[in-house]
Amino acid sequence: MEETIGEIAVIGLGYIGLPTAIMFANSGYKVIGYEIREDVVEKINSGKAHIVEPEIDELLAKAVKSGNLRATSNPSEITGKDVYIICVQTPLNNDKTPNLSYLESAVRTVANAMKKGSLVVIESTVPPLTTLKMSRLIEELTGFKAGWDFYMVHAPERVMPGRIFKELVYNSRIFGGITPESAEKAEKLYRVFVKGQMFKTNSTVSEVVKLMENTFRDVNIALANEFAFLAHQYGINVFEAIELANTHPRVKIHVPSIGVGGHCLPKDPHLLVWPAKEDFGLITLAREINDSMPLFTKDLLFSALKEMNVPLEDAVIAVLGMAYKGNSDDTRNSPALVFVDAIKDDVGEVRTYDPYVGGNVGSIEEAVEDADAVVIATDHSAFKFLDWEALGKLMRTRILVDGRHIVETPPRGFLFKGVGRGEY
Ligand code: SAJ
Repeated sequence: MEETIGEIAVIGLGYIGLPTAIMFANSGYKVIGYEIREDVVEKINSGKAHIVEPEIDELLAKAVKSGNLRATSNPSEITGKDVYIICVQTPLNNDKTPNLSYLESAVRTVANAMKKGSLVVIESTVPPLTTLKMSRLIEELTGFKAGWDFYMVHAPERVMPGRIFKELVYNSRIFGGITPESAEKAEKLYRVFVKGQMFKTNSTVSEVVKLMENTFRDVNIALANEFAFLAHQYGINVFEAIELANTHPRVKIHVPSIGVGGHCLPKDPHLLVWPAKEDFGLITLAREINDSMPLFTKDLLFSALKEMNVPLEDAVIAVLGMAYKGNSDDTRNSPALVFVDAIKDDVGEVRTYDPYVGGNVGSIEEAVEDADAVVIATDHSAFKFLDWEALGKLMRTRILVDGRHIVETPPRGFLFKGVGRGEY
């Protein structure tokens, strides 16, 4: 096999695939993006991104204009490429088992298109042992021999929405090859734009590393949320306590909130333990605690409505923020959506507003007019600077429930409740 990297096909042009395709294209490679959503293909080819991310519009326009990036939904156009990078989702089924159907279908598409000597990269987060299984599937479908006729690597993405283009360049990367040569080829490929450190290992270690990172974060957030429950018992502000505890040089407590959303943290701990087929106490319990947070926030709201004698069935609730995290338009597994779902049948009306996502009303004023309570469900920066005195004048009952530690000092004249704010 020749050493130069030729043409690259990126399978799945979502939050990871599109930025990755853009980076390779702007580094001088010919990149074709395969995506089954035709409207997305059309938009990308016209130089416009279908996701919100800093810098994406300029970088995509540049990639398309240079002729290095094109999208297609026609699988015959990705035939015979040197590199295939798979960036499809690996969500959970309703019973919390991994749904690998998107990955399997992407691997089948690649198997149909690839040639001898192709490098297949899986960037998707997958349960341990999946890359090996997928290499066997390719062997079955092509008759090629893994490690001899094709190379395969798990190269997990590690970027955070909102910082994708910086983190793609500066984060360190792990390349888990099914053979050492596979990892080496992938390292050489990504070196064109990655300035972070590169580490090579085998594909199962790499799969576990990726899942451990997000499980670490999930378990730590669950601990912070449990501290929040305690703060309500003891009548203190958990954020004051956390700030003080974090002055210890070896303590870094996470941030309690209305819940943990996104495409990664709510799912990855399940992927980590699933192939082991055993019950893992701490990891599973952390997931349960984090999943319970929208309901904890619902309890705060309902107790406030009761204190203010607002009958539930008449209550008008304004929910600010639909995205799973601040300054993003991403609503995947958003705790805000779970929260709305949990209250909608009990209260009179739910109005939702989000500056990035939209909502069922078009402005904050419209959301709070004659409302009985405002609930902050996403930590968008814009919500930090709201004029509560002015908004309060529009409201019928002044209740403010903060699920995101947006409000430091409860505004005057409001009944204020917040996750971890046990002091009021
Ligand atoms: N959250 C809290 N408290 C915290 C931190 C986060 O409630 O202290 C919530 C957020 O509001 C959000 C959810 O957790 O709803 C997840 O947000 P996040 O900022 O922790 O992470 P993601 O899902 O945007 O990105 C994570 C990152 N992983 C780690 O930081 C270990 C990112 O680097 C990964 O690339 C990404 O998962 C992924 O794709 O796996």
